[in-house]
Amino acid sequence: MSTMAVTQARTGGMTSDERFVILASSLGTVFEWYDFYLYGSLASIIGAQFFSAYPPATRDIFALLAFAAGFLVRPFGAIVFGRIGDIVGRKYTFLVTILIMGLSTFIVGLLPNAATIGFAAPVILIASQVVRRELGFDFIQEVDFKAVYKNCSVFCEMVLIPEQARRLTVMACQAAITRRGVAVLILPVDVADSAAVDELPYRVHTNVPVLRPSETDLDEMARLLAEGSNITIYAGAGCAGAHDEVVELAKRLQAPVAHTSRGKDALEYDNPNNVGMTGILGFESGYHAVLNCDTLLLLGTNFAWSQFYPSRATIIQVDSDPMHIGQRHPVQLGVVGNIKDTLQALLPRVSQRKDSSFRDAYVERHEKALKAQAARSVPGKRGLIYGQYLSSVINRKAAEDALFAADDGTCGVWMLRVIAANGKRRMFASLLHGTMASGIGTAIGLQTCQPGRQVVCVAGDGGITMLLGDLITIVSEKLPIKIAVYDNGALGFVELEQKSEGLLPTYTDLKNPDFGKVAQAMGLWGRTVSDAAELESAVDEWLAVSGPALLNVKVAPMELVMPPFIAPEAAYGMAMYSMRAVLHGQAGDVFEMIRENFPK
Ligand SMILES: Cc1ncc(C[n+]2csc(CCOP(=O)(O)OP(=O)(O)O)c2C)c(N)n1
Ligand SMILES: [Mg+2]
Repeated sequence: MSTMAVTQARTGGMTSDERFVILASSLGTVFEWYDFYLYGSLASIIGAQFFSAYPPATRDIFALLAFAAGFLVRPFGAIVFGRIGDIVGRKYTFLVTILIMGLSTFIVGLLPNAATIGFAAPVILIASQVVRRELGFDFIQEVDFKAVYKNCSVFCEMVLIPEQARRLTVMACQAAITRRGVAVLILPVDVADSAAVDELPYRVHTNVPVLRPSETDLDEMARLLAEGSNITIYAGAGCAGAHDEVVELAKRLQAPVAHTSRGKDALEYDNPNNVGMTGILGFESGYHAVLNCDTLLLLGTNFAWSQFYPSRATIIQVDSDPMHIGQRHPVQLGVVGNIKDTLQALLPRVSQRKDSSFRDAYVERHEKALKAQAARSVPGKRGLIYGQYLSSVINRKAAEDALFAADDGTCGVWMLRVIAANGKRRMFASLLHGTMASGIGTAIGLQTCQPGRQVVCVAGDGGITMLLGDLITIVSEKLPIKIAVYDNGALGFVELEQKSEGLLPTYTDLKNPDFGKVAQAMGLWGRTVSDAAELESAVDEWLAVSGPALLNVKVAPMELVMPPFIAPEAAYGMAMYSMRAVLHGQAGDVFEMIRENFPK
């Protein structure tokens, strides 16, 4: 029967069933191609999200390759779902496949993109060494790289023979990823030129462990915390990724949370117990909250200056590095653990406290300190621009997820104090070593690694002068970095240090060119501003430039970085400086300093 029917259909044209099948297949193909067109047109957006480390063309190709991978799977999908269709009915199967596609699209939206995991980007530095037979004979360009890099890297080894290449490269990658730093591979030219050798299949292992103290240690932590009346948490960079746990613990303990400069990104935002930084760059709220508590919980901080630790409090320290425990100040209990893992295990042992008076007092002090700072972040008289005011304008106008890189100096202090963290922004400076002029180099790295993101470099005039040639790199590499130069005509921070020691500023004066014009001559957008009335619009214009842009701002040269407390020695030093300045005929400077810092 069926053979006859088919034969009849052949002679009399298509049956309605066949027409229906062809129409349905065509619609299916259109649907498939629509998918293709949709993905094709979104390739540049998807590429920018997931492959942002590469140039735009490569990103697009990777995005399309990811789509192409789907075509390998499709025939299998057709076989599997075709069969399921035969069994349970095609209509249901169609609905199920559509549902799976929708869910998959939703899940793609949940994947972390390059921007969210990119900050953990490890670095391998390959240092090219002279040929092996010349090593040890002061050959031209021979450098003892191990001596140079050993102290500022997480791994530093030389590939002595080609047989070590794979194994050492694997170890370098493993160190860079797990220890989160720069790994250095020293590569003699003749080893680099050698043919690759078969090696065992060494590969990189980077599994992240759960790292937390023992049950006994956790109980002891809970016991000491329960004994405390006025508890303060002092949190550092080790709290990255543990925001919610720290905030929750602080809430339960009714503890103010002070943070280090490196802990700012992780804990300043969405934290009702935040009382700011302590230390010489900090706020008086953070400073006093740490000093006046009776129990101090150090979380992932290795803050270097022991005078900022309380002398009579019970101190509990948690750090993932055992060598950080008790390194800066004696502690009662030191435990090894990641902050997130440790707090997750500790929280069930900590009950909610009722009395919030200690916490409230410091949170209030912090609010006051912020208000006082806002009052200093305004235009000065006669159009004077304070560094704090410039920073507050940048803070308001920079992107929600901007990356900031600051030089060491007063400009770096303003970034840490005035630019607000929000969980999306990141702030970088040479905070472990305190090296001058790191801003531009860091900004180049950031912009290369995160091409789609706004990168703002907060530079000192001394800092930018040191590495002025890097502006040419920025132009050649077409990196749209926005540089703000805080032009105070001086190595300002050192000048402050000299004054607080009672000295007249020595070798700190800078005879600057007009950096706005220098930038233009080098091929960047450039402008110099010296009047506060022009600053807002100049910052708008500067941030709106699509390529690299440098805004040179003449800032108040005598603006002081007020510490959270005035030590008697510093007050005495300032008095001595003022007296010496007057005796040396520089009374005008003293008058200017008073006028800039105590305007009312
Ligand atoms: C390589 C290096 N040299 C010297 C110092 C000491 N130092 C710290 S801040 C600073 C002055 C920075 O001047 P500038 O870039 O103009 O910033 P300002 O403080 O004026 O805002 C100096 C010399 C240092 N930290 N690193
Ligand atoms: Mg300066």
